[in-house]
Amino acid sequence: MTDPLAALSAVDPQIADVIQREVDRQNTTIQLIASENFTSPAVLAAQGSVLTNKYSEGYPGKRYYGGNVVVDEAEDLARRRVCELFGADHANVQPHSGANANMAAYLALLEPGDKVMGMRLDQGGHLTHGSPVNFSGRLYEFVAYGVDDETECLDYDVIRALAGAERPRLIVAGATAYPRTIDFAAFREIADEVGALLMVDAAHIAGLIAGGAHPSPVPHADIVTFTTHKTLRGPRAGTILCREQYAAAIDKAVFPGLQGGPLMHVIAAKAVAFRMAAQPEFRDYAAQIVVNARALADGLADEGFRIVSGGTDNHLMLVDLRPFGVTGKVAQEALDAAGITTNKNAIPNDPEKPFVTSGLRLGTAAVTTAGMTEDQMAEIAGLIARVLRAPDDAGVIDEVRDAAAALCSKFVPYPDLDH
Ligand code: DSN
Repeated sequence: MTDPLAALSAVDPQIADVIQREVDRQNTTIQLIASENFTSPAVLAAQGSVLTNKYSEGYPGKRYYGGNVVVDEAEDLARRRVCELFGADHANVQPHSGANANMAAYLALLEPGDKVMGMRLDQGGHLTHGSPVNFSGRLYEFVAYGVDDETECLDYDVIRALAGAERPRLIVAGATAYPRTIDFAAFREIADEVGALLMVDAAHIAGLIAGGAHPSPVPHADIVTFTTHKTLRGPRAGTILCREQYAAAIDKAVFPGLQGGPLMHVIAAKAVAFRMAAQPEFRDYAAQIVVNARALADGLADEGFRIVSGGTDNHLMLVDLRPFGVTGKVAQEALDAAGITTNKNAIPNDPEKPFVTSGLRLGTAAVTTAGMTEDQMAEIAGLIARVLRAPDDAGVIDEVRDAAAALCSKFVPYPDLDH
């Protein structure tokens, strides 16, 4: 069998070059985007396999095409492994993404126009939690909750009062930019009090849950959705877990309700990731992500940044940049130039527009995969502060880029892909 990269180079040197330069970028710069990770060579191998050739509309044992006897095994393994990993009754591993998973959950549980409660995007939620520019906000009547102005944490009494007044059919818990532990038992109580269903979007924290570093929503929620590529470190995709009573509705919503043929190569890669997340070393990994996030947040606070809510319990932190007099946009661009990849992010009650923002969201899942620990987090905090004290100083940016490359050279995520 030909080396796939060599085959690609022969056919399309331009795309081969793009891939090689992206390998180099990931190997030589610091990756702090909270929703990213370095997936394993095993996942990459499954995802780049001939399973991409197979059409498999339907579910194992009930397909609309022939020739599925082999790939059925991959989907069965993925479903079984993820149910064991999270202690769930039923899993659908076909969603192409987290947004698709959420859409399928709504399709299974709701009628258009139904009332739903979700976290506001600019306070830490997700587009699919009711943003007016998203299908969710257009098809359903979303009522938004946010964080407390003082503590910048969820206030379950306020959420309870809102749920009591609004009586939603569904409450969505979960976030993309919330640094604190989410109390899923409290959400369950609130849902029960108002007769609502509870869905948890666990995309960011799925790996922490699998590794025992965040409480699990599975015992409390009717439906749990997540992506498989963030802290869980698998391929870019989504998955849905649910109680047995919703299994048929969820499966029908994913296919034929929303998607056509599943991506069998990606499903196989999910199976690999679920197996890897069930190993004892994944628990150490998840714990280290949280330790590293605390170390990075402490280091940044020591440098004079304000950390939203005063710290972090999970893999991410929101950094208020106003003490440094820079916006999120300026910070992201200056750090990019200095070899530190981040994303600008609104902080609660941000006075700036979403394309500018006053904050950065930083996460430690990728750097932890690369093998970094607390000492490197302290070093990274110092590098970030140096850049953001002088974001227009080309000399400082050059020096920090060299320092970032030197640090990364000791923690290369893909040494074998470096040609
Ligand atoms: N885009 C993802 C994130 O960065 O959190 C959410 O879908």
